Amino acid sequence: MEKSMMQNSLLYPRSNACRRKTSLDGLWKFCFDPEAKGKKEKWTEEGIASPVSMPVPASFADLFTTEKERDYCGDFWYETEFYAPADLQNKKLILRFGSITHRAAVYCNGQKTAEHEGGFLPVVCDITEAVKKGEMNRLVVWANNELSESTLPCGSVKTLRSGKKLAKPYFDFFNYAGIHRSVYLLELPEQGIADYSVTYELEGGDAKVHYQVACAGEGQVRVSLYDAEGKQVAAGEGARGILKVEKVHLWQVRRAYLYTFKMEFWQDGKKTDEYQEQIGIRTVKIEDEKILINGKPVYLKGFGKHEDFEVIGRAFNWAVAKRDFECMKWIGANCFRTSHYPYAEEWYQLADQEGFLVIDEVPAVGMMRSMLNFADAGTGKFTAFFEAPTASELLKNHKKQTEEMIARDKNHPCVFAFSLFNEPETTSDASRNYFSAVFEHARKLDPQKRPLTGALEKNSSPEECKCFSLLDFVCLNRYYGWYINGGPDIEDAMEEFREEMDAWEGKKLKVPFVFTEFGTDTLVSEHKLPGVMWTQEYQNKYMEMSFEVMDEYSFVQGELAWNFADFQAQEGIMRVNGNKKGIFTRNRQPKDAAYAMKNRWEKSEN
Ligand code: CKX
Repeated sequence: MEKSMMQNSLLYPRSNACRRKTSLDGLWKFCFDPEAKGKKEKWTEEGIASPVSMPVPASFADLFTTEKERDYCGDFWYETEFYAPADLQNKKLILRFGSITHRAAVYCNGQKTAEHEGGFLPVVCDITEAVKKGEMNRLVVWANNELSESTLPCGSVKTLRSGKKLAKPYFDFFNYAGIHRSVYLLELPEQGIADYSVTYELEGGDAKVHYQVACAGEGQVRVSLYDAEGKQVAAGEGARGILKVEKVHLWQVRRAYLYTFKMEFWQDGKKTDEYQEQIGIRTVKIEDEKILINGKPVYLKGFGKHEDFEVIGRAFNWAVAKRDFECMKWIGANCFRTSHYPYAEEWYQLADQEGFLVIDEVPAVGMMRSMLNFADAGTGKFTAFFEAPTASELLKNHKKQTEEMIARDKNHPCVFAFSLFNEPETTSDASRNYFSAVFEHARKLDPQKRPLTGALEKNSSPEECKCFSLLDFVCLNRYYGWYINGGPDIEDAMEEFREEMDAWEGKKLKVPFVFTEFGTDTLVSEHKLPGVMWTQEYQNKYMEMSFEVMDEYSFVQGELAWNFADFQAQEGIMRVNGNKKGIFTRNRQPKDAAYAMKNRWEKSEN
């Protein structure tokens, strides 16, 4: 299947004079396929068997009332129909799924039009040749949610005695699956704008916007830039160039300013394509122990999050996202990490508008052979991973998903860093070789050359970790006072925390450190004075202790608590209907600790 340039394009779907998008969201047909017989039985052409209705976008897990469906692992199918215009007028017809978790193949009238591995980035298919024009068309999607040690995220599949398959994630969040983001039918010009990138240079009060537009076909490119009032401030010609912006309004943390960058594609004196997007002019730099945005140090305050909500699971929902931003503004946050996968594009659009900084994370989680990362993390147990024969396939997937993430998100001003892993095994030579290859690859991809990082768990200690020198700033996930010396032992936890920080200080790395996780499971129902583990009082006590230690080290430049909200996880003796480390509950109401954090974060500047 040869991929067209337009099919490679990950530009966000937009309608304008030259492009049209039609939403295919709604109620689709759906079925499970535990025997994986759909392909053999030609469901791809003839339609899926015994379907039930299924909302798109949504995870399927929490819509049903039996375990069979919630915990389903294997193949599953979607089907819908759509009308293709009778006259395409030199247009290409593209189908674009924001994501299908974890892998999919898309069939239009029985013809395979795309295959995609990875559940958190767009699936784009050129269906121009496969559609029947002026008629209804059958669209069938095969999907699968199994995990292995060569997939991102990592895990395995267990088969019960009954033959029932269960996903066994090596990570601590529910293995939600389905069509999680919106689906669009796009009518795009055959030749036109496929991609663009912008980089920035500040000169006194002015700025230079270096742009590059990638086009399918021959034509002339014209670009222009508009301020927030809609006034044109610069214009240029050619597929690459520099736009000078006088008296620039910078995109600043929690004081966003967005310009509109407009591109046009002309052929034979006729405009055949246009595309516009909001951009924010800002620079990002790591200097010594500081994170500089527009040359000024910023201290990160916020959370690791999840895409997770009642009923819809991991699907994107504008109202939930809006509420999350309101909660984050209320508490005085300025940053979040898209733990542990790239989120729906709309999250980044909101962050651009609200001036939030984002650490954008690839779904490289569970890279440790362990029952669950958290069970073995910090125990010092050797959890070898990259020595396995699966590592070469894993690396291929890791590089590919890093490419797709950076291609999709590179122009968002909110994205100031890319995280290339969460809590892998990092103490072996094999892990060093593996991650050297990932980082080397990623460094070539970002036009803005943003900092690259990754989140290290406790086994990745200053003494044992072989990978921290790959990171432009070091992210630590630490649970002193929870997984390590929790409850009455917290005073020892505090001392051990200091000992580790002293050891990092001793290394004189001259890079910033950010805590990307710290927290305690806290049941909103539990109160006790003095606090004991799982109570709201203990969450407060733990936070106080953690902040006291973090404040003692000047190279600590950020604190992203785990987690913004309670979230669904796999069942287990350490989880009470999910992970309860939220500072907010799963339905986005503050726990007591939220007020203390608000107090702390509102006192410090952005
Ligand atoms: N970090 C010791 C990864 C997150 C988990 C978090 C937890 C772990 C802790 C590792 O995905 O949810 O256990 O709460």
